[in-house]
Amino acid sequence: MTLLDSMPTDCVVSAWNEWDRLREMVVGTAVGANYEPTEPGSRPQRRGGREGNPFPTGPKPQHVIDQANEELQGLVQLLQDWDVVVRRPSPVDFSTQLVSPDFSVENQYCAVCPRDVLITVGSEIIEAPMSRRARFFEYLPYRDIVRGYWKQDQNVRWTAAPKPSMHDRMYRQEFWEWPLVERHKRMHDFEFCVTQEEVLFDAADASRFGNDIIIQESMTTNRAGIEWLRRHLQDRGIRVHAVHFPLDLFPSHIDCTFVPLRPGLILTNPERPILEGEDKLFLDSGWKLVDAPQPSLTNDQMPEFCQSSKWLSMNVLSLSPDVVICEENEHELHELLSREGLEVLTIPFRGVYEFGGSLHCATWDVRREGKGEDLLGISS
Ligand code: ABU
Repeated sequence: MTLLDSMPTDCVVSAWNEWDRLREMVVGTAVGANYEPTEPGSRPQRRGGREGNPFPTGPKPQHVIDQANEELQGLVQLLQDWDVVVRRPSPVDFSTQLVSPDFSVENQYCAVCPRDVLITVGSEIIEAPMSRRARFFEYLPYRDIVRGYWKQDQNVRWTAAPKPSMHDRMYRQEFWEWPLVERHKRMHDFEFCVTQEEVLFDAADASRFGNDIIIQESMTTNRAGIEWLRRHLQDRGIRVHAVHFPLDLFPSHIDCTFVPLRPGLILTNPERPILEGEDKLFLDSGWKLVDAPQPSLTNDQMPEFCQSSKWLSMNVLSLSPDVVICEENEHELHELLSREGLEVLTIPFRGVYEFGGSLHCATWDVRREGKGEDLLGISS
């Protein structure tokens, strides 16, 4: 018997991949959301030709919050119709300033995207260190829920990864000034706005494939963060693999780039191919990589204050290996996924884009059926 065989599969917290039949999930909320502030790890920009104008600060307008909440509630309803237990974050006032010994920031952000903060690996909940000052305390809206699982079942493991200082020294400010030609020259260095000194990662840079986890180096995840996760999980036979997408010059979160849908099938971003050689991990074990079609919106057509790309189109949520939820306007994607044999459910979600995420970002899966398996042709 291996260590993995001895891990509980009937635990209240249990999720090994991105696609097994979903049983319990947290869906984010836009209540209390603020505009993300300018800080060393983030330079928010307006879109649609208004890039040079100042980015707003403080609370988001109520009608924008209401629109997103209506769509998030639509997702909750759909999940409940499919017998998924849904929980929601506690309300938090994100307008408060943060002051620590090492940094200050004028306001915080929001609880729309639990995926960025939390990841379930088997029966363990890991709180990510995060990489941006405004998101330092973003675990707080989920703490009542996490504590509840921990109390309910003694098999639940709960880990908070080390919090970084977020001192100026942790950031590479000149990153924001590099002209495009410089970025292209450096694209194989995988050095972004954060340095390699402290442990940091956002949970949404990781994607689970049973006993293997892939995680991209990005503006929100550095090599120390990947190494921390690797050492943390290795004793349980869970392998962590760094992956890279050199043509993504501003990478942040893997779930608009490389999206596994079921064993053997990954939706890929045609503008962000995986680094040459890294595709072997998947191709040699028989996985098919299928490019997503162009999204229904261009980058300029995305909401003016959204900091994510048009590829939120790919940010789909799997209910099971056969059923996937997509944004309702992404018709070409629906057709592609149907051709691949998936049942496609659709809901409106463009109002949530304003907050930097779509269906995968705005959720955190706590329990899916299934257990840890070796799916990439590697075994410990
Ligand atoms: N939060 C996901 C954003 C990823 C992207 O813009 O491509």
